[in-house]
Amino acid sequence: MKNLKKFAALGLVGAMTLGLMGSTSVMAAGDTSEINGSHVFMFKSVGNAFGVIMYDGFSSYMEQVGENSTEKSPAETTVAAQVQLLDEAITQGAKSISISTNGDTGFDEVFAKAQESNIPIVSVDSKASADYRVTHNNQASTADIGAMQVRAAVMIVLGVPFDEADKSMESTVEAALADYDGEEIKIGVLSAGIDTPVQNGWIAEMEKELSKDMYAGKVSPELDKKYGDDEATKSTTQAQAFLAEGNVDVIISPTTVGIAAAGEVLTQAGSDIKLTGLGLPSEMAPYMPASADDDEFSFVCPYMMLWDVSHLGASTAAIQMAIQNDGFDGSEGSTVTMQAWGDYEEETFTAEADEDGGTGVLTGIPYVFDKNNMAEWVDKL
Ligand code: RAM
Repeated sequence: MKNLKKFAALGLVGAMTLGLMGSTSVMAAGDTSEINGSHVFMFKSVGNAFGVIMYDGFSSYMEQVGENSTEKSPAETTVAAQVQLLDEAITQGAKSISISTNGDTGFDEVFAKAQESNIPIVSVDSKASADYRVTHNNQASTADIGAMQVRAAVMIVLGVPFDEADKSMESTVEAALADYDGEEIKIGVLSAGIDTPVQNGWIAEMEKELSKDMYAGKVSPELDKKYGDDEATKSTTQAQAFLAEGNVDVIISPTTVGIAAAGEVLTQAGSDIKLTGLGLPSEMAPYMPASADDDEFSFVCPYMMLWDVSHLGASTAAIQMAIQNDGFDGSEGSTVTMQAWGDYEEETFTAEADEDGGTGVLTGIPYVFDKNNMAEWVDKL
């Protein structure tokens, strides 16, 4: 709740940090300058607005504490491209590495090299192996994100609006399903890469949610999954495939690239297939209601979710600073203190055991964007 209030007040932070861009360096793939002594931030690929906003938060926090930062993200959303840039960053003397990974294998050699060079690895958004990371910065509970996307998808098919009083949507979807005796609802998923750890974690939670009794016979437990690799063109092709096949009632896209591509395809086609998932209000505005007076169900995406992406970047920087200055080692129960930043007061995060044998810190909560708050967010996130 405390976090949510802060998030609601966040507009200013977003605007402020966006204004700071340019004071730190963003490097194209292959650029080799300015790494030495700099905190390296590597997203899945360049040109993804989610990654841009996250780096913006990361660099503005680093700047606040007097440290240098550099973005070094690959042109292609692949493990191989990340490995190559990681290798360069290590050789060039990066101070730390913060990364959202494109896959869960293939990094061992380069991560071991970072460890040998005493360069701490913190993963954010998409996990790095527990063997090599100090900890993982988790944007919001994986179980909540997975379950909420399924609930939203089902509610949207049934024409049920998001109710602010039931943020998790659990009782709303249960009540809606209890009254439903129509055909089995079919859900498609337009994901990022087939091996991307973060999206696969959410999809596993979607499947868990669908195995609950309340969905039995009413919503298919089988998700129709397609992968757009977080590339706009490929995501568009996959969205077109959903359209051509006509097998699903609703698409969940747990990636900002996929949901925007699907929004465009479904809206242009005037399709009945609905859409929800994880999106940036700025990118999703053309496919969503804009004000409380709108009929949200006349839009392809009546409502969707995300979290404070800028804060996610800043809290990653705070974790790296806690490693550097406060002896934070990511062990269970150890804590990170994040300085006051933007509209946020000082915060403390605690490392908790993760199912993969490593630890993670939870720094955010999922937030639903609907017709009642889109106008407020569209210029900020
Ligand atoms: C995309 C990325 C990222 C994911 C967000 C929601 O930009 O795939 O990993 O967390 O969307």
